[in-house]
Parts: sequence; structure tokens; C-alpha cells
Amino acid sequence: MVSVSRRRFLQITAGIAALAAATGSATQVLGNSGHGEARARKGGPLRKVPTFCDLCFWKCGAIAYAEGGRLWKIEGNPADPLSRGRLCPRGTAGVAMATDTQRLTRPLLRKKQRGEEVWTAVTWDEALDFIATKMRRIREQHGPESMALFSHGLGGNFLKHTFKAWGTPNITAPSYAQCRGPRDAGFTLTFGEDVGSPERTDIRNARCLTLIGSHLGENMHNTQVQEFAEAVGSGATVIVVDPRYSVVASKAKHYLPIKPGTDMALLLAWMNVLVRENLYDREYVAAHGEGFAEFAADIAPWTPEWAWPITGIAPETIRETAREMARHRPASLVHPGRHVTWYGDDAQRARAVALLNALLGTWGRKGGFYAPTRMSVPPYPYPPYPKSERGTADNPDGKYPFAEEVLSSGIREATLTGRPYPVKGWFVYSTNLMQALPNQEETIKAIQNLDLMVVVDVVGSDIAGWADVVLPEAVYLERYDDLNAELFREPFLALRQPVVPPPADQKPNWWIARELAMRLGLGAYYPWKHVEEYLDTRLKSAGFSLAELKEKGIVPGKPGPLYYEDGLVPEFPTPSGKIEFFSRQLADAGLAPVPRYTPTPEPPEGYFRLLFGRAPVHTFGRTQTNPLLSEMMEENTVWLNEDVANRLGFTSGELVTLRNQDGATAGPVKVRPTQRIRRDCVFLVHGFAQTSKGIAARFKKGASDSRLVTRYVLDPVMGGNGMNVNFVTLERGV
Ligand SMILES: Nc1nc2c(c(=O)[nH]1)N[C@H]1C(S)=C(S)[C@@H](COP(=O)(O)OP(=O)(O)OC[C@H]3O[C@@H](n4cnc5c(=O)[nH]c(N)nc54)[C@H](O)[C@@H]3O)O[C@H]1N2
Ligand SMILES: Nc1nc2c(c(=O)[nH]1)N[C@H]1C(S)=C(S)[C@@H](COP(=O)(O)OP(=O)(O)OC[C@H]3O[C@@H](n4cnc5c(=O)[nH]c(N)nc54)[C@H](O)[C@@H]3O)O[C@H]1N2
Ligand code: SF4
Ligand SMILES: [Mo]
Repeated sequence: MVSVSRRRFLQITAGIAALAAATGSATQVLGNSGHGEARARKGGPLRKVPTFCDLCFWKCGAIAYAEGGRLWKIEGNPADPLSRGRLCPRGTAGVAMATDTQRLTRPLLRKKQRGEEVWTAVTWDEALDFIATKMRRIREQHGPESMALFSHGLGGNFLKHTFKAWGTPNITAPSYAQCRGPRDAGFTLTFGEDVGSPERTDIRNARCLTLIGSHLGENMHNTQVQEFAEAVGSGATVIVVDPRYSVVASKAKHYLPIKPGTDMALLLAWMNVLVRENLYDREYVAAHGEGFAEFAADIAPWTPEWAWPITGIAPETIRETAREMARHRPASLVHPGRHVTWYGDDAQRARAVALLNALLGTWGRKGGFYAPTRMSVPPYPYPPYPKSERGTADNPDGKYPFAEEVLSSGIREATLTGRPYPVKGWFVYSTNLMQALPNQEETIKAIQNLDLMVVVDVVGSDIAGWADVVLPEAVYLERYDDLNAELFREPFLALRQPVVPPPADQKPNWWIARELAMRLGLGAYYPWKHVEEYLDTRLKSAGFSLAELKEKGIVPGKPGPLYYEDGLVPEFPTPSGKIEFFSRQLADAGLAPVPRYTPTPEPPEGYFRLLFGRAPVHTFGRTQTNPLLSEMMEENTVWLNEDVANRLGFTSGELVTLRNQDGATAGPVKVRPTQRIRRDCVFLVHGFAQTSKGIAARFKKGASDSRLVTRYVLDPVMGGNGMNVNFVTLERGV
């Protein structure tokens, strides 16, 4: 078992200290510009251009500095409520994304077999004409729905518009079925609303914060990490449940090194204690709850003594932590998590997290979940999109009844089987499906069934290696994107704008989307010629102008009431209009109306469960070629319990190959023996070891968890892809 002595792990708190240092440097940018301007600059006068970051999807407000046409540095924008003037280490390295020597420079057309990565450079006209011709042929043979768009992030908005105008509903992102989908479903089934992104978590005001696998600090979502530091600074109690002693675990009063895959049992036992000991918020539950009596009867057997042998967490620890949570309610936030596609019962686990929050009365309360607002900006007045008769291809017969978005895995399945109808073209924007989807072999087989495969990327990523046409995009510092007006604590409106021109023949997404639409006869959907016209039209309809946003980067709106105690009227858009402790919707779909624990298979003798997560200085595979970030972390290592390493004779830094239950291998990768992980699992940081020829060999270091995720379990509630169900052995050498 992992030792939990806090003293012993003091050194890892350096992780948090490093974060503070990295983020703290960037505060007073606007009022203190003199330090840069005073110096004589070679490239021309110093310009400060407000924009927002794209090194991950949090979209922190930033200010880029350029000398003439040359980027110098990028810092947080103090006017931005998300970054509050501080960027994370990745955001600070944004400049290197533009100067990355491995960038794609010209459109490429495949010359040989798919995946052989032999290309001819072509002009944009040639590339787009080729795509348009293929798309028309697909439409003639199979209908417009047979084109699918995979698109992750804000940059895909204009392409989504083109594809909706084209007439396909098959528009999907790996941030749903491979990431937060089960959480959205679990919370919506319970409260009638999901937690959104940025999450509506009032971490800043929490007096007790429970984190179940949410490894804040490694998971570097800026606002959350800053608010976590504030909460800890003001003495909040932290409870961390993780098989691995994460960076946040080092800040925890209670660290629970749970057996992987058993969180549901812990959640049920916690709720059992709250109900049995009458510690829950009875007034809140009476006012807002539906089906509480059935729920209470259902969870009555799930005592801490029952959960103990399943989770490895002692009954007194379960009781003590439940009481601790109750003591601080309603400012007792149980974090909803984000990447929750673990074991295939994830929507039900998310629902249990939602119900635990409901018992603590945190929804709509200070220190729990606030009510977010957004700036209202009317959409551009486009003509209506054509209606598809056929519906989406991902979820035939509504097999996953509570799927709210299109399932990327379902589109892949339709591409493989031709059911419910053939999918013959993939247009892939800013997502590396080889890394993001489980089971790479299925992805490759699906790609082989396509008549057209287009990838828009900034480097020759793994997925670009499988394309027929590769389109090089301008990076965020070189382009406009759509406006950002997300739901948050304070409403705001933010603009991304070009700071410097692209260095070669790269084009921005809006231009690609528009040019393609023109070639497809969809000109009516592009009444504007340049994105500036589009932005100005939308901004004017909201009472602003492009000129104002270009100057300010961000404009704040008027915040609404955040909590019920501020006068916010509680509303639960569920069928009953209340918080559904017992879910009639789930029962009617033949699913458990109150969450149940279902065991997940255990690793066979000699195998370890493969777990994976984030490192503060990388975003998945997106930052692998960033020279600054790869200098900070060049490769991942495989975390292995130190006692196990000693018993098996593995030494620190020794190279091993990982082999999973199906014979898939990854590595060579260095072993990191550590007391910070249980004996039954190993851990890799995700995103390393891409194998594309488009990326120089020095970035192939480490091991790719994605290669080892051959097995996945589909969530019966919403079709999520549970991926923490693979087991690996370590083999000496390469
Ligand atoms: N095995 C495994 N699978 C996972 C996860 C995991 O931890 N392990 N995590 C899951 C999660 S939480 C998520 S959200 C998804 C994420 O999945 P993805 O969003 O697919 O993440 P990446 O693999 O980083 O792929 C991003 C791609 O976009 C490219 N790119 C970067 N910037 C730009 C740009 O400006 N323009 C264009 N056109 N392209 C750009 C990058 O080069 C890269 O190829 O993966 C999920 N899948
Ligand atoms: N630096 C950085 N930050 C990021 C990202 C990034 O790429 N880089 N990506 C962002 C995105 S899109 C997402 S979705 C989030 C993902 O980040 P999170 O939602 O915080 O976390 P996960 O990736 O699900 O989980 C990883 C943690 O869960 C633990 N874990 C694994 N199995 C179990 C289990 O069975 N039970 C429990 N209790 N814990 C378990 C692992 O040990 C690890 O500490 O991060 C975001 N932040
Ligand atoms: S969290 Fe970091 S990488 Fe993500 S948008 Fe903010 S500064 Fe950029
Ligand atoms: Mo994610």
C-alpha cells in the first residue's frame, strides 16, 4: 500500500510551488509595459496584442508581444476573468508553437498507400478542388450524411458551419465520449443541467473540497488551479481519492489511495453515512429532492464495512471523511471531474457524485456549484441549414439513450460496419484520433473504408499521417477565430486575433471553411468575405465593435446572482422539476434508477492496471513538438510502485517495453519507481510517443498509453468509452 505520510512527500509539493512561480510572473502586464518598450528592439516597434490562448481548451485571456513581425512573448491578460493575468506554463510557451520548426507549411496530397506518408506538396486550389470533388461524389453515392466532421475546440466553428450547410449531422469531438460525456449525462439526469466547461465549480469558496481522480495541478486548467490555491490558502479541507499520490494529494488532509475502479462503492458508502447519521442537508433535500425515500432505501445496504474490502478504504476513514464533508456543507464541493471515461459505468458514477453533492446541498450554493452566466451575442444571420432525414450515424436506434452529443466512437463504428448507413468521408480538424480514440487498430480499419480522409493540423501528427489530404493551419497567434462567450462566474466576451502573419502557406480555419463551402456551392452560407466582417457584424449586434475588441481583447458583462442565497431561484430542468434522487428516466430505459456498484475485471497475475493522466507542461499530444515544452518534459516515464520495482528488480531509469493483455506494446520507456502509486497499477502521462514520420524522431520518446488501450467498455447510459480497463506487464529492454 502507498504510504501516506505527508512529511515524506513534502518534496513533491515543489510541483505546486513551481506552478505558482510559473503563473505568478505574469501579473501586471498592461499597466507595466515600459520594461519592454524602453529597450531598443531589432525587429521594429513593440506591439501588444490581446488575444486568448489555444495551448489547451480553457481559452485564457493573454497579451502577445511582437517586435514588428516577430513574436517576443506572451503573458496573461489581467482583464480576463479566466486567467486573471496569469498563464500556465503551456500558455507561456505559446510563442514556441508559432516558431516550431516542425510545422506543416503547405497542403499535401497523398501519393501512395494510406499511412505510408508519401506526399506531394500542392497548392490550396488543388487541395480544395480535390476535396470538393470527392465530397460531391460521396454525396451522390451515399448522401451528404456520409461525410463526418471530427473537430475539437473553438477553431472548428466555421468548419462546423460549412458541414451543417452541406447537410450532415455527423459532427463530433473526442471531448464527449472519450472525456466528459458521462459526467454531463450523470449531472443532467440528476439536476437537469451539466457543469459545463469551464466548470461551474466554486472551488475558491469551498471549505471542503473532495477530488476523485481530478488531479488539479497536473490537470492544469488555469482557473481551477488558481482557485484551488486560494481555497488551500484560506484553510479549506482537501480530500483526495486517487490510486496515485497526485500533486493535489500532497495538499490533502485526507488522502484515500483507493483501489482503481471501485469509486462507486466509496461514493455509495459516503452517501450511506450521510443518510444514516442524518448529516445530509434535510431542508434542501426536502425542498428540492424527488424520490429520496426510494434512494435512501436503495443505498441502505452499502455501509462502510461493505465498501472496505472492495475499495481498500477503512470504515473509520470513510465515516470520518463523510462527517468532514458534512461539517462544511453547503460549502463542501465534491468535484465532478472532467475526464471520467474510466470503467464503462462512468455516467452512473458521475450521477453518484451528483447525488453526493445533492445530499450536501451544494448545487446553487456558495462553495459548491454557482449559476454561470454568459454574454448574449446573437448568432450571425445565416440561412437555415438543410434538415437531414437520416439522423446521426453514431447511435443507431438510440442504443445509448442519454447521449447528448455525437459519439466519435459511434461514427468510427458506422464507418467500419456501414450501419446504420455508410460513412465514407472524414474531415478531421485539430484532433489526433490516433491518440484520442481507444483501439488504434479499429481506427485504422475504419480509415481504410473511407473514400476521403482530410486532416487539418499544424504539424504532421499521427492522424495526419493517415490522410489523403493534409491542410496546414495557421496557429492561434496568426489567426482570428470565432468569438468566445462562455458560461462563467462573470460573463465576458473575448476575441482571438492575429498577432503575426503565418510564416509559410498556412491558412486559418475560417478561410479553409469558406473556400471549401464556395467550391461546394454553399456560397449562400458565406455572405461575408473576410472573417472581420463576420466578427464585426456579430459584435455590432451585441452593442460592441471589432475595433473595440481588437483594442481590449476582452469585455466584461454584468454578473447575475451566483447562488440561491443571493436570490437566485432554484430551478431543476429535470422531468420532475426536482433533483432526481430516484431517476424514473433511467428506470424507463432499463437502467439503474439509483446508482449501483458493478465490479470491473481485475488485472490477471503479473499484470498491472494501466492508468494515465496529465503533466503540467503538456496538453495531450498537442504540445509534443513545442520546443520549450519538450525541453521541460521530453519524455514520459512509467510509474511503478517502488516495492514492486524492488521485488521485480527494476531500477530507476531502466528501459522497459509495456505489453498489454492483447499483446499490444509501447515503449521503450524509463521506469520510475515511486511510493506515490499503489502496487496494482502503473501510470503514464498521456500524449507521448507519436510515431508519425511527420514528426522528428526526437519526439518519439516515451510510451503511448493510446497504443495500450485496445480494450474499452461502452457506457450503457451514453456510450462513453471506459479506457482504464487495460492491463500491462513490463518487459526488460527494448
Ligand atoms: N488513451 C487516452 N485517450 C484519451 C485521453 C487519455 O488521457 N488517454 N484523453 C481524452 C481526453 S480528456 C480528450 S479531451 C481527448 C483529446 O483529444 P484531442 O483533442 O484529439 O487531443 P490531441 O491528441 O492533443 O490532438 C490535437 C491535435 O490537434 C493539432 N493541433 C494543435 N493546434 C492546432 C491548431 O491550431 N489547428 C489545427 N488544425 N490543429 C491543431 C495537434 O497537432 C494534434 O494533432 O482525448 C481523449 N482520449
Ligand atoms: N496540463 C494539462 N492539463 C490538462 C489537460 C492536458 O492535456 N494537460 N487536459 C485537460 C482535459 S481536456 C481534461 S479532460 C482534464 C483531465 O484531467 P482530470 O479530469 O483531472 O483527470 P483524469 O485524466 O480523468 O484522471 C487522471 C487521474 O485519475 C487517477 N485515477 C485513475 N484511475 C482512477 C480510479 O479508478 N479512481 C480514482 N479515484 N482515480 C483514478 C489517476 O491516477 C490520475 O491522477 O485535464 C485538463 N487539463
Ligand atoms: S490553462 Fe494554460 S494552456 Fe490552457 S488556455 Fe490557460 S494558459 Fe493556455
Ligand atoms: Mo478532456
